Amino acid sequence: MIKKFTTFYRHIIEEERKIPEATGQLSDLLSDIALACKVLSQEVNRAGLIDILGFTGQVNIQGEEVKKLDEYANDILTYSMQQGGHACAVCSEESEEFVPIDAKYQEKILHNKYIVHFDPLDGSSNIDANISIGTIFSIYKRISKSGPGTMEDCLQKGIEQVAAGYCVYGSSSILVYTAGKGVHGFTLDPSVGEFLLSHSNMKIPKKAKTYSTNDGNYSKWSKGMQRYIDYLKEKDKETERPYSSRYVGSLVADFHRNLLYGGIFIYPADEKNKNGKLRLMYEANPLSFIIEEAGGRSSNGKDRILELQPESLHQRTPLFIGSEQDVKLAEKFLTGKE
Ligand code: FDP
Repeated sequence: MIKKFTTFYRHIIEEERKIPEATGQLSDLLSDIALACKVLSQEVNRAGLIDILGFTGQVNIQGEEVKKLDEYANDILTYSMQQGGHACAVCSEESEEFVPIDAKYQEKILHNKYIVHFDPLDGSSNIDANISIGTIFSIYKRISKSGPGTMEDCLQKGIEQVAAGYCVYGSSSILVYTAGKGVHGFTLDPSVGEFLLSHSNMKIPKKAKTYSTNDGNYSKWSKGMQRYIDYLKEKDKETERPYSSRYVGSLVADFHRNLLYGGIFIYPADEKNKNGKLRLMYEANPLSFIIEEAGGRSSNGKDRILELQPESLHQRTPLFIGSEQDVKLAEKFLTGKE
């Protein structure tokens, strides 16, 4: 029987009470996101039944079209932000343009002061195989004063984030977030429908023995990147090589594993993807905020991700993220210093 537990909502409220000037809006916003993640967790668990109950794109028994899960995730997250009244814009990996939101509570204290970025369903090519996928989110304060958010509000450096997190839909669903006061993880108890604190103040080991990358791209990598991976595979007792390789192919799942046990996740630039594959605003920035809060490091192989000036919503970036010493070593190889 559970004797002592802290729900996600209790935790964010307690954190908020430590800040005298806090209005409670960020807590409300985070709890709206958590609710959407609970709904998505439920839907992801039922994904395998879609073939039995109706194909996506088909019309179901009620005459409604069965939506693809990633579209559904996008809709529910956007809707919950529109309803909540705390966001002035939602930017999503699934939508070309951002969705501006007008103030719901005009002239009240509760005006729409946040910008929210989502990768609604990261790792979506794994959905049909029943492999862990997730939702990634990132929250900024608006720069403009009122009305719906602007492009300038949406294109802020990662360093300006006030909170970021993700939910992995796996053997259990886990919500991990930071608001700049440590990284905390909450496991969903489906029987009571609550995220319960399971990982308080998470810290990533400074050095690891695991790397996560798509090795199949080896021939398309730069010489520096190839030499780095060759190095990790060499035998050397003193530096604990060779490393192990772990690659799920869902960034959020690979990242979560490395956060828990130590490791480096790499999606470099290659011949085909000159700027890498992953998105700065939806994937790299939120995970970089989390990793730095957990004592790790994140870069594009040269520069700190959180300090990159975004130029467009869907901008891509190479990503080296995880245990501090491992990311530093990768940077040395990539910049020709090793
Ligand atoms: P996916 O294509 O399945 O959506 O963000 C995209 C992403 O997944 C990441 O989650 C994942 O780490 C990466 O792409 C996988 O890319 P490769 O198939 O090229 O390895």
